[in-house]
Amino acid sequence: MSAPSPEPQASHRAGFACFVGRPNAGKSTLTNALVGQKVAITSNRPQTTRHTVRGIVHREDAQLILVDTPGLHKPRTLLGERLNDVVRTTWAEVDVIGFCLPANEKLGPGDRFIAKELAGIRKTPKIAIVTKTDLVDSKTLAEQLIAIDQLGKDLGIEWAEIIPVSAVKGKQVQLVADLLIPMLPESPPLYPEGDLTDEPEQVMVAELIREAALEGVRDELPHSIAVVVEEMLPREGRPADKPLLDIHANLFIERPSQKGIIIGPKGRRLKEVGMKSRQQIEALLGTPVFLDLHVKVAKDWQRDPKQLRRLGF
Ligand SMILES: Nc1nc2c(ncn2[C@@H]2O[C@H](COP(=O)(O)OP(=O)(O)OP(=O)(O)O)[C@@H](O)[C@H]2O)c(=O)[nH]1
Ligand SMILES: [Mg+2]
Repeated sequence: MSAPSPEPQASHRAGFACFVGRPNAGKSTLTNALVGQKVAITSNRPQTTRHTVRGIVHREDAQLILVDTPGLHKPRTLLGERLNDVVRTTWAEVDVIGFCLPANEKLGPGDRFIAKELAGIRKTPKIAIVTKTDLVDSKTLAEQLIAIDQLGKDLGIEWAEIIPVSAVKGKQVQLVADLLIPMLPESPPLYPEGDLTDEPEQVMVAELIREAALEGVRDELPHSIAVVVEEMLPREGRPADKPLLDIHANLFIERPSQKGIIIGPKGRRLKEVGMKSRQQIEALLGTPVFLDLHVKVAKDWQRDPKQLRRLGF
């Protein structure tokens, strides 16, 4: 007679899923919606995300680490090439890939280009995520679903799922996590309970400033903006119940001619960027902040390897 078998252990899964897609497809917005907090900045300008951002979803039986990547695009600068490299390294390393395609734009060469590359990564399961469904009617959505299905057939990609979602309206967001989790390996949690991201505070602060600076700027300017936090120090001599964090940050642009636009008439624009981002930073860090923000020119930094290194790329 055999001994009674031990209770089967409830299995726990943990692993990585990355979101890829064209710039502006809604990857970062979906990442934030799934995490339930802003871990990645977003904007209506393409190429907002410039490094991989990890957002962590905790469940009783799983830990899903979302890796939000920069939008893959045809590079025009050294920065663009570096960003694409980051994406390709990432999707080679994750357990599952979520390919984001906006519902409100017909599939284009940009999507096909990415899909072709994905087709070459045979071992990793892929789900197609149709984003921004709140912007289209059901007929348009149905056509998009069919087009994506066909795209998979054309390229020999077997979509594990095709799922429509609206991150802004919170529609089907949890379902994305429900579908991704079974594709993760069995594993204990990889990050401490409660951690929502592994971004260093200094980086998050710089990103919040850049997000505020992106609002309302047009043409090439969004690409020209980079932010570096030089120092974050508690102000000395403050009473314990009234702390103040001094943050010194530089906002870089590429040409002297861009300075005027960023600073605005009588410095109004820069002041607004400072105010907006300060509120967000205070909410993030839970402490009052004095933000000292300067505008500097880093000539043609997107094309200059030395400057790129200095700016953290
Ligand atoms: N209406 C609507 N807008 C959305 C939705 N998701 C994202 N957006 C908007 O689309 C724009 C781009 O969103 P992001 O999340 O920054 O896009 P991204 O794919 O991360 O872009 P990159 O970082 O540039 O590659 C922003 O203006 C978002 O507010 C959605 O579900 N519905
Ligand atoms: Mg993004």
